[in-house]
Amino acid sequence: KSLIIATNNPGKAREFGEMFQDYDIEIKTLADFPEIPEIKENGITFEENATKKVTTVVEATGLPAIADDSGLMVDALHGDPGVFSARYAGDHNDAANNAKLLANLGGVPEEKRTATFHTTLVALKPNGQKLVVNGELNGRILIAPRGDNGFGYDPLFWSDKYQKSLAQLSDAEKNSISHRGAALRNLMPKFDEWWGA
Ligand code: ITT
Repeated sequence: KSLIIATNNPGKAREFGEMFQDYDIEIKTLADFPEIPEIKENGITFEENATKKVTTVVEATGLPAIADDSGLMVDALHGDPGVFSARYAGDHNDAANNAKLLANLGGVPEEKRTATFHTTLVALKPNGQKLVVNGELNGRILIAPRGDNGFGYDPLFWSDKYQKSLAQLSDAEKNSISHRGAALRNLMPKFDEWWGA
């Protein structure tokens, strides 16, 4: 039986693949369903957007799916870019988003650059059974990018635990502390019953 990760983001897809590798489940992503039209993420909460993504995909395919809506909340920017993280600088472009974040934090000292990554996962089956879980990671925004792994804001997000940016971690290391990893760990105790029932 297949499980669709309702994402167009290859970085997210890779992290989900790594986290489900010990499960006997065939993981697909939106790349396997080019006929599904682009999903407009115009909600004002992570849960609203994740629910919209997962509902569209389950209705189009008749298969169970999980959607991830995530974002970065920066304290000195009153929680921005938050739910608008993907399109902070206009069209979804990681380099432009990171440049805008650095510019908007210009002059803000290290100790005031605290930030939180958030993920909401919504799992939905064609019979309507739904799970909603969240995960978060606290850290700080660097003054210049470091590292080449990961995606999105990873080169700017400093982990105090590893004393590295998220882009300096392997996928497995990142998953062990990340907002997405935390959300999946919150999902797993409920997953078997949801998946099997
Ligand atoms: P899908 O909606 O297709 O899943 P997306 O990239 O548009 O992909 P979101 O709407 O959830 O995903 O936007 C989240 C944005 O927040 C994403 O594009 C990144 O810029 C950023 N982001 C989320 N998780 C991240 C992570 O683990 N590391 C770095 N940046 C992340």
